[in-house]
Amino acid sequence: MENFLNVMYFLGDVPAAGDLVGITFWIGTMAMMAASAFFFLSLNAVDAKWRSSILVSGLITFIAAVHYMYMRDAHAAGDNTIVFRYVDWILTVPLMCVEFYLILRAAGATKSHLTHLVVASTIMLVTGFIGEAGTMAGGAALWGLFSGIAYFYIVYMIKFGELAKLAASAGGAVESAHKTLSLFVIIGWAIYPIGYMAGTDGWYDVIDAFIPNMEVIYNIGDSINKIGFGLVVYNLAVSK
Ligand SMILES: *C/C=C(C)/C=C/C=C(C)/C=C/C1=C(C)CCCC1(C)C
Repeated sequence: MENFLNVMYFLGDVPAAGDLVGITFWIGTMAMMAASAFFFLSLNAVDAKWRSSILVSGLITFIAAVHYMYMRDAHAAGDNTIVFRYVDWILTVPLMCVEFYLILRAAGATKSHLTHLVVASTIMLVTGFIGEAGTMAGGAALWGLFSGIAYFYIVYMIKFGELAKLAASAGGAVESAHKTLSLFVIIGWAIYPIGYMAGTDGWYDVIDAFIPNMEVIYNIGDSINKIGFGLVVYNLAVSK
């Protein structure tokens, strides 16, 4: 037991039993590390045309693993995690946009599609950060609304816009992977505004009574979305 705890100490402070936020940071770190190892080690097992997609899956979870270590330690020290959180997102969310581009490239997706997705996701995250940081006039609800508009634009592009048509024209495994990734964006990403409403003040404060904590919601969302996204891409890469 003593040795086990020493190893654990090497990896970071063990969270206290009742510290749900600390425990989810802890588990999140491990899950992101394990997923990264899985994706990187799979690189040579897939067809060459899917290698960049798998590499990007691994980069997403690896970048998250590093930020989770910082967030876990910041939380343990009683510090704010918001900057680490948003630096993580501003790197990983555009990479998730790259995944859409990569799987649809052969079907005709262009750099312009990618640029639209990346710009929209950057607007979504910068406005969300401003709302959470509370440094500018307007209040969290207004900045959250701006962020939500950018989010809906992303949903529109992949689900109803040109990317959806390209996916339909590709058919087969590419179309079904695109469908599943779109579901992650529509359902999985919708977890984040819930966390935002739990963690900021606004007309939606009634939600605070039902939702445990913003960080816990974000941590659950990250594991589902980052690892899930990568597994969908992996599944496509090993299909047939
Ligand atoms: C791996 C990290 C991911 C997939 C993060 C996604 C984050 C969002 C979809 C955040 C969206 C937000 C809104 C739609 C409104 C409120 C502010 C945000 C930034 C939490």
